[in-house]
Amino acid sequence: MNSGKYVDVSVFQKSKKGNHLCGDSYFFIEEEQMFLAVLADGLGSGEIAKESSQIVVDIVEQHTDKTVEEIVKICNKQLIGMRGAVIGILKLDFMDQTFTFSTIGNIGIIVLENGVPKKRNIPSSGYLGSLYRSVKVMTQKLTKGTNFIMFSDGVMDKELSKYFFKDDNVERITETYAQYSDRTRHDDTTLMAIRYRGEKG
Ligand SMILES: [Mn+2]
Repeated sequence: MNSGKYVDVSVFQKSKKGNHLCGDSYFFIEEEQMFLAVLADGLGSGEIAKESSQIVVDIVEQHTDKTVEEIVKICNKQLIGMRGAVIGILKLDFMDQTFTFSTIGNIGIIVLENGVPKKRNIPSSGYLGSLYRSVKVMTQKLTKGTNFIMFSDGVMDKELSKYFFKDDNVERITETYAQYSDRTRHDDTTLMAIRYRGEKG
């Protein structure tokens, strides 16, 4: 578990059965004024998938000061001509007390405000590196005690909307997920549990 000034993060990751390399890549960073997390899933599996998802993460790392919309646009542009990737990106703004997220393709985000799930977002279809598309971005008020569960499509529908996603301990969320989810992964699986806790007391 990574515990920053305001945000806790715990990540579960497992490769598809038979693959030693996971095609999903992720990155997160907490700074004085913001927190940024990204999860990318490369099309295909194994090494090729890892390559394109890692490129996405590398790009995001270089542009953490930009808005979610700007970052997605940059990624899309730079992935044209390469094998594509899908992306989920979340940014918390501690100053404005807002959070912004965007997903392109099969990356899910569940937001639970003090244990209560907010409406699921409708992701933009397609993938990065395809023809230019408009970017759907959601911005909402940030409240202390909000959990963000971001996951790749290796997480199955039946494993979602579980009570343990509202746990205030993100490490317990990923541990419980590891315990109760299917042992055999049919796709690369990454589940990021992120909690905006507010300043430590
Ligand atoms: Mn996948």
